[in-house]
Amino acid sequence: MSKRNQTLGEFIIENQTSFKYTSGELSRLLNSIRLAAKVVNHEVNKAGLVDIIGNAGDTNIQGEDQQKLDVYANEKFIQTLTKRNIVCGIASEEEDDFIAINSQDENNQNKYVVLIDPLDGSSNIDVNVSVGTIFSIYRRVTPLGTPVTLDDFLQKGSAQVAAGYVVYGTSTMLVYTTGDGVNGFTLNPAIGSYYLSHPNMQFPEDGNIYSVNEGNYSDFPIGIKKYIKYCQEDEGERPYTSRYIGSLVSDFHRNMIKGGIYMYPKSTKNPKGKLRLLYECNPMAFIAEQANGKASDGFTRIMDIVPTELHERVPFICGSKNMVEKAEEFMRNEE
Ligand code: P6P
Repeated sequence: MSKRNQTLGEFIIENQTSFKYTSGELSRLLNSIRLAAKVVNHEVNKAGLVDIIGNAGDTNIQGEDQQKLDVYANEKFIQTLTKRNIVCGIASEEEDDFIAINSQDENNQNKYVVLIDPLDGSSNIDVNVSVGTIFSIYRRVTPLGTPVTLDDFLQKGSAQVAAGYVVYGTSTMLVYTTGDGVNGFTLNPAIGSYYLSHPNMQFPEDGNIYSVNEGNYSDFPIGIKKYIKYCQEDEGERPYTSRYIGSLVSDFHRNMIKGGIYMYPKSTKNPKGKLRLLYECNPMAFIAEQANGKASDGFTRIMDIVPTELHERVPFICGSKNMVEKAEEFMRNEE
């Protein structure tokens, strides 16, 4: 039974036996993510003071301007995971292709791959709005000791062994699951330790917050338009409150605590939606389902979608179960 104020390190060790894949490797992997997040947190928290905000003068595969902190966070997570020789491959939003680690070493027994969005919502950094890191962990599907292939990364979300996020907000929290519930840890920056502050996090089945960029309303599918109007009607618990931070991790985190729904539908501007399946939607869907929530593209469970490419995008609806099911009902009626 988890104890409040237990450190993340103690929690990982205590719960190691409950990992479906009993292995110290997963514990070491989670610990390395914890360390990298501390380092990134330090930089995020002083972004306004040093020359680390603003554009890095480069663009990523998405064609998005890379913020300097994006690049820094990406380098830190890759460096930490590589140096500790824990994983056999890494895929990142900031990298065009996946990175094979020690692929020439036939004795490389590392069996996990990590997919990561090192700094999601980074366009918010310059305006001091919270941002986050999202990670997803799988066992490789190709033989140990051989170089990883794209197949090791293009796995359905239902095959994840762990997933989590770090939210660099009013406090820095690491929230993750290994398939045995969701637990949240708050960083005490004074001593650099994370403490169990939110044991067994659960989405309320209902909520009254909806999170969507209503600036795209005219472009949304008719089912989404009708659901947004439903949220705004004056009836019963409605109208709901509209809250949209523009940072998936922050909107998700608030909705998981208070109850709510997050939507990033497809539109003419984003015909497949904007969010990426592998390192945004799948890990958040794993956490959502482990917290009694739900995540779909409006029709299909996110974690059942078979990926076809590393940076593919999908429409994303995620949050309190009853709210997601209501939105899906509107979508189905307009199919
Ligand atoms: P828009 C950040 O770029 C992100 O991937 C999510 O964190 C966020 O919810 C969404 O995109 C914001 O996108 O188009 O509403 O600015």
